[in-house]
Amino acid sequence: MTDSTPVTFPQDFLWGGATAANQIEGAYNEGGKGLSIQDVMPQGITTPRTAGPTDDNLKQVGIDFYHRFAEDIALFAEMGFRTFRFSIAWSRIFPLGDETEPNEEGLAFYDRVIDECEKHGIEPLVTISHYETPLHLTETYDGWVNRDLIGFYERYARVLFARYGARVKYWLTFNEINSVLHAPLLSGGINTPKDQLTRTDLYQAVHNELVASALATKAARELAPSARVGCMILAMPVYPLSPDPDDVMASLTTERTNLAFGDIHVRGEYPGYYLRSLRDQGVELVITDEDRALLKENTVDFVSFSYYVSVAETADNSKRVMGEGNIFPGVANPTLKASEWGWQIDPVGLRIVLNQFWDRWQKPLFIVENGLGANDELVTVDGRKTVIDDYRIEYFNDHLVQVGEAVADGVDVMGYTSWGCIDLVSASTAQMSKRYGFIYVDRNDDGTGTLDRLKKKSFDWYAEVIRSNGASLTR
Ligand code: BGP
Repeated sequence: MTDSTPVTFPQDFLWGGATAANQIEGAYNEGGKGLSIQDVMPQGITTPRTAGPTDDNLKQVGIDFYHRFAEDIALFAEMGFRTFRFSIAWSRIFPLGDETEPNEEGLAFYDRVIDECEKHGIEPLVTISHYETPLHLTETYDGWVNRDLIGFYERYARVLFARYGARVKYWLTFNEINSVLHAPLLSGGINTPKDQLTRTDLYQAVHNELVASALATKAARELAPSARVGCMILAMPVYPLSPDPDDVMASLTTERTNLAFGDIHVRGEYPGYYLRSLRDQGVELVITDEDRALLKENTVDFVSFSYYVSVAETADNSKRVMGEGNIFPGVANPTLKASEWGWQIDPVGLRIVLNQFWDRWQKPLFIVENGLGANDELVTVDGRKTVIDDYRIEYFNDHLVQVGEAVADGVDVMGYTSWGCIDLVSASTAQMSKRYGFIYVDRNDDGTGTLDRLKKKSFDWYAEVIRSNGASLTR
């Protein structure tokens, strides 16, 4: 491919944006909703959990999507979104998590959200579990360490497929499922503090989630035959810090801690390198024959992933200088610049990931998160408040050009949903000031603000990218 080749995307490419319930909805105790782990994580993963909800938790109000979703979805439609990724808050449907009957008021809320999507011809893309385990499951069962969670999750997933399966085509089982290894409470609803959690309990939680993911896929095939189910992985290419073969092997070993989750979802069995790593760590898991059959028989239709950063790896401990990362850090790459939050920016890494995943799995790929968290400054232009976010435009342009390159490489890419298409509360730091959106939300870290929505410069820019199906991107 030469530089004169225009960037092209498939005609049915699913352009859109992504969010998660706990980061946008607010209304944390309305509509019969129970508490979730997010209600005791006011500072994200930067501090230990609190005993109960506290007023400093920005997620209690979020960006008030619970009451403003119609306005927000209309704005997404104005940008031309073909898809909108949102999650369903488990604790709106099952307030405690272990009930037998769902909360009708919670179900009705998502009916209305889907109504709005349909009104605008936007395809919903639903995450079943996005960092919002019901708190009761965390405190009573220690989250995914306990096998009982498999049954609770399956019941929840079945309710969703029965209710929305005819209207929602694309489903993701667990957000960034591999992050449970690094953030057990956030990702696995595990109450035991990370430093007291045994490796066996941690990997058993992973196994339990993988079985639950397979059971959800099975349930979708029964209850919603037109639905397509994907796994969702935090993708992060790991480059060797040097060409030293020991560094190359070290980078492969680190990268496999993420790739394993795709291997298992796509191939339906644990790869040899993963089993070896469990043995080396002295981990013995409870895996039944039924679990093995479930994994094998219920592999995913597509692989989705988030992509923010790449990292490096080295076998030489004296050179392991860590950078910042999405949920978990890696060795800093001296060739890359970083965002204000220290996340290293690597557009080519996205093309690398797309090619690697396609070569490895031969499954359609869906980029369901990518974006730049930045401090934005409001300015007034022609009497209208806005943000001149050229840095964000540059970030998206450069990443989307690489998606186009991967498409030209022959990779089957289903779509792209930018992370935080509207400003929301950050997952790792729980700040509003870490803004990702094309739409500015007037809310500050101290909780003040009108919650008004304002279009940033990137709003019109992204609308044009979608309208031109990528032709407006510049190399
Ligand atoms: C991913 C999560 C999202 C999101 C994003 C950006 O890990 O799936 O929920 O928040 O990262 O991270 P942050 O909000 O910490 O900047």
